[in-house]
Amino acid sequence: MTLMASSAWSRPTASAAMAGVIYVTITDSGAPTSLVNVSTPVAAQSQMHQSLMQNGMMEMLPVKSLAVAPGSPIRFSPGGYHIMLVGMMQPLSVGQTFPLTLTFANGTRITTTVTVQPMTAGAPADATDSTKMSP
Ligand SMILES: [Cu+2]
Repeated sequence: MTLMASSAWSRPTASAAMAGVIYVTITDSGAPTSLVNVSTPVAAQSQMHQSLMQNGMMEMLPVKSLAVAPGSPIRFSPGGYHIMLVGMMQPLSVGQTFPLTLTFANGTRITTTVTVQPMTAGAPADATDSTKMSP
């Protein structure tokens, strides 16, 4: 398989009403393609977002697709691209794992395992936006 997902992680949510977030790294050792869909059974909707500073405010913009090619991985990370989970089936707790399915424009579909990490994971990027994931 030429497309690989690694280091998929998430954060705990206090309640099912809170949006979840997933970060993952995707590498490509074959032909260039793009990530066009993300899904997980733990949420009704999974959306790709980009955090951007606009007029001094951190905003999130929807992303339709993300290009990936050899040497140009996709890196979802706090303060940048993230996968946002809306309509959680249940709150996420530290240590829990769940599947994430990634679909690419070339038809490839891969599933990886996401691990819920403590809120302190990913610091110091925490200082930018990741604590504002709740709607
Ligand atoms: Cu978001």
